[in-house]
Amino acid sequence: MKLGIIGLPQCGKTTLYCALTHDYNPTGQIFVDGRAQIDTAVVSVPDQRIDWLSTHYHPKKTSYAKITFQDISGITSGQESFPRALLTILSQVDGFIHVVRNFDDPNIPHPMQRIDAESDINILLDEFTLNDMLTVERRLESLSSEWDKGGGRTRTEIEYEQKLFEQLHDALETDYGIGTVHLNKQQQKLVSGFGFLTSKPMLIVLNSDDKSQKTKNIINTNRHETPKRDAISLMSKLEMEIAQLEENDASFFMKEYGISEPGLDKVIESAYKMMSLKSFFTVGNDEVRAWTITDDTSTPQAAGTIHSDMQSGFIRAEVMSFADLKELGSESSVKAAGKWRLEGKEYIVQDGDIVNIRFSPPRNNQ
Ligand SMILES: Nc1nc2c(ncn2[C@@H]2O[C@H](COP(=O)(O)OP(=O)(O)OP(=O)(O)O)[C@@H](O)[C@H]2O)c(=O)[nH]1
Ligand SMILES: [Mg+2]
Repeated sequence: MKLGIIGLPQCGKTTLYCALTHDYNPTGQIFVDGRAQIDTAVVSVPDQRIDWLSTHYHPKKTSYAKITFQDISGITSGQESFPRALLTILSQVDGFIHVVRNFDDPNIPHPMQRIDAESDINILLDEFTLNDMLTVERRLESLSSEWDKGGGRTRTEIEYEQKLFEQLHDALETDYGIGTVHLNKQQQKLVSGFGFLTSKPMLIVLNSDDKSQKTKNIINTNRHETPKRDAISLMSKLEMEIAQLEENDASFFMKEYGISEPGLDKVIESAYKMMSLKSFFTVGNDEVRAWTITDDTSTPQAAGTIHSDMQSGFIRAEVMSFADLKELGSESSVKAAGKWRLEGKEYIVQDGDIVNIRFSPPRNNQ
């Protein structure tokens, strides 16, 4: 999963990125040719269940689920549209972490010379809407010329797509954008290549400091009350400083500032919830590993996240839940209690399932 850290200039994106990744690599400029500067890091998703499984199975390797964070600079307001390269980067992430400035510091310029988190959120949402609108309009134009020219696809097919894009256009005229439009499988296929910005989940991070205003009212505004948007408040600068400390010192400072869990845990937890993500596990002597899936993933689809051969040759899945294993202490006790199951293709994998895929390997053609 790839999350792009975005926000207006100087709002604290790189500071948050450093806090989350324990990395330090400042970005900020846009290259002369208009390409946005991005920095990428892969982070393990902390999960105490994996820690427990690793102690239980003593595998050669323990692998946590991974999240890729990208520090994406170069978003400003008032342009006609985002440069193409920036738009491509934005359209390829699975979700956004939208950093919003909520700290006052006369030494750090704000592009609008004021501190107003809610307006900043709306500026960026408007930019996203504008860019999606341009993409939709361009598509409608090319569909209409396809219609005029004839040949290729049938008129019914073109008309179906036109109706869909008109519906997206209408949605962009509301506060929520494309994210709330319900699409069937065929429609999802037609829009999947466009990577619409307003359709992606967005976690708003109010970058605050200990003097910042209370943030509840900002978080609760209507425009963000869609299933795919959520907001949290973090002190990124402090979190970045803490991330650079030894463990003992870090927990001392966290207590001192009343921070109950590291920023990374808070961001990941909120992102998983917002995106309805779940983890399932594979276990054995070689490796204990966590895998990330979405809410309604079936057993063959889950198998496919491990390897495509496991999906195509899927037979059944052996499943037990982490909670049962932890409670009963061993696989054999889980079996004895009748809580170890064989599941078919219809089963929807649950968060915390420990899964072993039975599959027939593909035949070698040679
Ligand atoms: N006082 C204060 N300063 C902060 C806070 N968070 C970030 N800063 C400072 O704000 C400045 C900008 O932070 P960056 O993280 O570089 O912001 P950015 O969004 O990456 O900036 P660009 O990439 O240039 O758009 C830096 O000097 C940070 O140290 C905060 O909570 N309080
Ligand atoms: Mg930066």
